[in-house]
Amino acid sequence: MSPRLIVVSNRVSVPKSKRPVPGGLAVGILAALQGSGGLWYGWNGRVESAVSVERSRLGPIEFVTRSLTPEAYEGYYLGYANRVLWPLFHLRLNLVEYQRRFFEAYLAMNVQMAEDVARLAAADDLIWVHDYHCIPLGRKLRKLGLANPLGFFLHIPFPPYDVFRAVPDHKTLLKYFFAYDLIGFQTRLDRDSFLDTVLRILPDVELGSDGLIYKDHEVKVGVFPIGIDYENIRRDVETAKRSTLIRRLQQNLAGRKLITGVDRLDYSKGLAQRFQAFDHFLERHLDHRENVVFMQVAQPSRSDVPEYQAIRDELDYLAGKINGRYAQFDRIPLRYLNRSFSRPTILGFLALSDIGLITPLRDGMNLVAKEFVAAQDPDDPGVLILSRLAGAAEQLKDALLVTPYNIDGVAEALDYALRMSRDERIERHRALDEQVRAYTVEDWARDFVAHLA
Ligand code: ADQ
Repeated sequence: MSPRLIVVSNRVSVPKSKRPVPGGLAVGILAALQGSGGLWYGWNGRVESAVSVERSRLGPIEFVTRSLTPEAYEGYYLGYANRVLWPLFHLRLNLVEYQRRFFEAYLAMNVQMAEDVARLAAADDLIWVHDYHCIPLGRKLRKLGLANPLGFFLHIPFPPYDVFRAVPDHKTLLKYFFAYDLIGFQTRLDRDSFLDTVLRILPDVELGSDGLIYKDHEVKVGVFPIGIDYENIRRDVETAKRSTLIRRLQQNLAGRKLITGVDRLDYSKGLAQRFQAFDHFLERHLDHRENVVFMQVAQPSRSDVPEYQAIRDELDYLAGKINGRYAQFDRIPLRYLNRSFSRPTILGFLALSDIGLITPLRDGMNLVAKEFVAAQDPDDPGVLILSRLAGAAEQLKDALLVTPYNIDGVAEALDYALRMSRDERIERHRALDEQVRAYTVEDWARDFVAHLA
């Protein structure tokens, strides 16, 4: 029998709970656990003074979730994870709000999580830790005496040395990676930044054949680009196309071209620059003004972090400005939807779109780009405009790759995409679809676990 898998991540999304957690991480972890079964441990999203733990089971997966105290929520989650590591790893040094007490809360929470996991784990379980919230967890588990195979996957980018060293705890943080047996990154660029950073900051580390050697312990370092659940998406798209809501949208478009963006409302997603590019495009291309609609779905996220309130205000302003300038009594060019939709509805939107406009300023992977490709009709596909700063661009080279800061360039790409011949659309889509199909989320999970085992 294969060993049991224990997955640890900051947030656990128990399926069928009333409010689904947005984000690609949940889909990936569920895919990893669905196969052979196992346990998923993490935060249930609640904040309460007395911590409570809940256990539940769904088929082969057991969920163990806990609440956070207000202090942990503030220091570990909002503080160190989301106001230090998130902006730092997304190259936004000016948004880093460092406080020593945030780091202390981050370490304290990782000790608590390690104690919980140590109680749950049997000697031969594989333990797979996810993302920047939990970097120190491996070391804390080793301190508690666990000798299990330990893996770590970083869903977000790893920054270059020059950025990483700007955080005061960089050396300590980097050493925590060496408690793991396997470390996975989304792209070759992230892996290379990590290796370069380690070799510069930790002089006793040596390069091994597949990773790094530190004090006789070899850590394997690999690239595992997360994918999507391709077959399920294809099925959901077909169902969505027949739904009343998607048919209503189609009627309402009345032949106008649909440009779509779908993101969490996060400053890393480049939404303000995207709105500006659309504004510029409308200003420059009178010929397109009448026949395009840009629909941006942006689900609010981390709204307790001040920088997220600021980006929301900025987008409200820009959306108002664009529609104020270009709306007619019977049409609005920008539909800015500040909410979430069900997964099939999102896929229906993507399927109906002539252009997927996905222009993050930096992104670990960006699964929406892959979902857009999978949702297209191969005989009459839409065009993907993708930021070259998204991890997905390392695989999706046949998209129209743009620099999200280049407002003129994004506006030109919109014009080019709208005029692209059907043959070119089909050719580009065929190449993109092959990439997306070749390594799905199931392959990603299986591959990582096989390397760890
Ligand atoms: P995210 O930053 O959350 O994930 P992404 O990869 O695009 O970004 O995944 C988002 C997922 O949520 C997609 O499946 C998308 O369809 C869904 N979603 C987004 N907005 C939605 C909305 N408004 N309503 C409903 N669903 C919505 C992090 C990293 C990424 C990395 C993933 C997975 O930041 O770079 O790709 O983890 O590793």
